[in-house]
This record gives sequence, structure tokens and C-alpha cells, in this order.
Amino acid sequence: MASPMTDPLALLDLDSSLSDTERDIRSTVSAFLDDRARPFAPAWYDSGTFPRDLVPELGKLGLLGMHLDGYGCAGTSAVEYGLACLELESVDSGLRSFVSVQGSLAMFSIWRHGSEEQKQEWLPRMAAGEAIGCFGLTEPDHGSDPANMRTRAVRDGADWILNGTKMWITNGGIADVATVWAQTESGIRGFLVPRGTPGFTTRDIKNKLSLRASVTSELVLEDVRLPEAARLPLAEGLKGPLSCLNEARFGILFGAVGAARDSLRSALAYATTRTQFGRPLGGFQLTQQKLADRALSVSTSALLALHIGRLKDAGALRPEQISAGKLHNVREAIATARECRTILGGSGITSEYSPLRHAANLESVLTYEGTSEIHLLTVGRALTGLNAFAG
Ligand code: TGC
Ligand code: FAD
Repeated sequence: MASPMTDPLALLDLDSSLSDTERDIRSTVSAFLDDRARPFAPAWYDSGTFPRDLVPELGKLGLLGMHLDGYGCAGTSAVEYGLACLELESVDSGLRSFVSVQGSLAMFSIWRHGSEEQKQEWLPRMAAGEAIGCFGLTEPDHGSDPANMRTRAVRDGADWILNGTKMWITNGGIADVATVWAQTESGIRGFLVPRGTPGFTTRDIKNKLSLRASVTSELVLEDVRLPEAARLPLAEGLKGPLSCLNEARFGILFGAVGAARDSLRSALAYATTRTQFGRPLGGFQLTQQKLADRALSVSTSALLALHIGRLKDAGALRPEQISAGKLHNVREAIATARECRTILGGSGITSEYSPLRHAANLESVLTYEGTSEIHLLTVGRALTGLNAFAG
């Protein structure tokens, strides 16, 4: 009898579509995570703790702002960054979230829209994991429709005064600097708010049932005074923050494959060792159907991610293609995690096995960076030319 596959992506030999460098980066990140993260992920989740001590190590490995050039960043390709996200999320979505927010939202907002002084001040330290960033777009009353945000920045002489509240902000409570988006009389603008600025406070959100190994916070701005030098000079209008979301959504569409692959790996190992009715669970046709369906889903999601990654590296990627990838891969990953949980029976409801933890995490992933409904409507708008968001 043949032995079971340990990597579901081997079914379609995904590795044959990768370059030597891509394979090397994937295995370096994977080996690091096996040693420093994977064994501890259930405990981080159980205790609701983000492993802050790991941040400098992530920096040392070049994972922070990985696909950005200069300022101490690794300057990898988009596919290489995506593959790192895949491996990170195979451990826990909270870890990939940290890397997404640090590199693709906080650092990218400075890298793309910031002044040279802002880049010099923040990017090298953020790349090294010596400073942490967060990205405040969502508000308590405006999530899917950030265009209507209430946070205001008003001129006072040479300075700006910011008032407002941001909600559900990853890394908020541990960030050294927050990119905060606010309405001004000339439209939406971005501001860098360092920790400790008078009037700026954060409060962590407790009792989360999802993304427990990640810090999620509220940011409160009460008459926060900032100099003009704190404004991101190149960000004008909603397309400023939306351009950053493209980067983070891209990492997610790879990351989701990792969570799904790990769920399937766990179910495969269980199905080939646990016996009922005198034979391994994997010997039953119904179990094989579940495993085969989910292996096809993980494989097609991986191929979709790779295709979108190649488009990005060619400079040809459009936002609706990112929406299609994020929607498809997160939707499929959550279905895979749930189905794999059923194969584990009662054991599957403990944190000893990863699928239910991944499924719970993926509830957040389905919601943040644009809900599945927002991405459906974005794809619908591209297909029909009709805008379902407008009134
Ligand atoms: P709309 O009129 O469509 O667009 C306004 C301007 O923005 C441009 N634009 C984009 N630019 C770059 N990338 C994109 N993806 C873009 N989409 C639109 C557009 O061309 C236009 O430019 P211009 O020059 O004409 O001004 O805007 P709308 O108000 O109708 O909204 C569109 C919609 C609904 C798609 C957008 O608001 C949206 O994406 N909503 C979802 C909000 C969201 O995703 N929030 C995420 C917050 S951050 C987060 O969740 C981090 S979690 C991270 C983690 O922990 O991993
Ligand atoms: P709402 O916008 O109120 O939506 C509620 C429901 O209504 C959803 O199902 C939505 O799809 C649906 N809906 C809304 N509009 C429409 C429509 N036009 N048609 C059909 N259905 C619609 N934000 C940040 O800025 N920075 C962060 O770092 C960050 N991190 C996050 C971390 C976590 C763990 C979570 C859960 C969220 C985070 N977010 C962050 C916020 C996230 O981006 C928002 O939760 C998301 O954009 C949805 O906004 P909302 O929660 O206000 O839901």
C-alpha cells in the first residue's frame, strides 16, 4: 500500500511551478516557523497572546516589508512574499496578520505615500522589527464604506488637529506608529501618529473568538496635534488607503492557502491513523471524498494565488483580480478548515488540532480587508460595468 501524502500541494506538484529561489524562500520560512512558531501556536491562541518576542526574528528573516525596495527591506518579488504569507498563515492567521499589517499596510503606506524624511525615520526600524506599525482606516460606524469616515483633521496654523475613533485595528495596542486616515476639507488624507502623542490612546478589544493570537484595538484621537510633516504628502483621496489594501489583500490570498493546507494536513494524518469499524477513517469512501474535494480546493487556490502573483510581478494586476483571489481563496479555506474538522470527530474541537482554530481565525479573514460581499460586488462591478455600491 502506498504511504499517505504529507503535503496536499504535492498532488498537483505545485513546487514544479516555482523557481529555485521561490522554493528556497518557502522552505527557509517554513523551517524557521517549525522551530519558533508552529509548536507554540495553540498556546498563543488559547491564552489570547501575540508572540511579540518573535517580531525582531521576523525582521531578521526579512519578512517585514519583504516586497518593498530599499530602507532595509528585502526587496523580494510578489510571489516570494506571497509564499512567505502562505507559510506564516499555515501556523496561525494572527502571525500572517501581523506581517501583513506591518509590511503591506503600515510600511507600505509610508513607502508609497510618505516623504523621504518619514521613510528614513520609520522604514529601517520597522523592517528590522524594532518598531511596530498599525493602519487605522475602519471606524465604529464606517467599515465597508470608509469614504464616509468621521475622523477629521482640521488645520490650525501650521499644524493639524485630529479627532475621531478607529476600530478593529490590528497591532493598535503595540504599535509605535499609527497610519491614521482622516477626512480634511480637501478629502481623505493620511497621517503618521507616533505612540505617546498627547490625545492619542488605544484600547485592546477583548473576548475575541477569532484571531486570538493577534492584538486588535480601538484608536482614540482627541485633539491630537500634529505638524504638517506628519501628513503623508503623496496620499490624496480614498485611493490612498485603498492602494495599501491591495497589497495586504494580495498577501491574504496566499495566506489562506496556508491555513487550508495545514487543516488538510492535520485531517490527512488523523484519517490514516485513527481506526473505526476496524479500518482507518481514510479507508472509507465518504472520508476520501472529503479529502479529495478539499485537496482539489487547496490546489486550485494555490494555483490561483500563483497566477495572481505572476500578474503582480509583471506589473499587470488589477484590483478586481485581487478581489477575486481574496474572495475565492478565503471562502475555500474556511470550507476546508470546517470539513477537516469533521474528519477529526470530537478531537477536532480541541486546540490540539489546528482546523477549528484556522476556521475561527478565517472568520476574521473573511471579514477584514473587505468582506466577501464587498469583493463579490467588486467582481460584479468589473463584470457588468454597473456599480452596486453607489446609491
Ligand atoms: P470608489 O469610488 O470605488 O473609489 C474611490 C477611489 O479609489 C479608487 N480605488 C482604488 N484604488 C486603488 N486600489 C483599489 N482597490 C481601489 N478601489 C477603488 C477609485 O479608482 C477612486 O479613485 P478616484 O481617482 O476616482 O478618486 O469608492 P467607494 O466609496 O465606492 O468604495 C469602494 C469600495 C467599497 C470597494 C471600498 O470602499 C472598499 O474596498 N471597502 C472595503 C473597506 C476595507 O476593505 N477595509 C479594510 C480596512 S484595513 C483591514 O481590514 C486590515 S486587516 C489586516 C490584517 O489584520 O491582516
Ligand atoms: P460592516 O461594513 O458594517 O458590514 C456588516 C455586514 O454588512 C457585512 O456582511 C458586509 O459585507 C455587509 N455589507 C456592508 N455593505 C454592504 C453592501 N453594500 N452590500 C452588501 N452587503 C454589505 N480595519 C482597519 O482599518 N485596520 C486594521 O488593522 C483592521 N484589522 C482588523 C482585524 C480584525 C480581527 C477584524 C475583525 C477587523 C479588522 N479591521 C481592520 C476592520 C475590517 O476591515 C472591517 O471589520 C471590515 O471592513 C468590515 O467592516 P464592519 O466590521 O464595520 O462591517
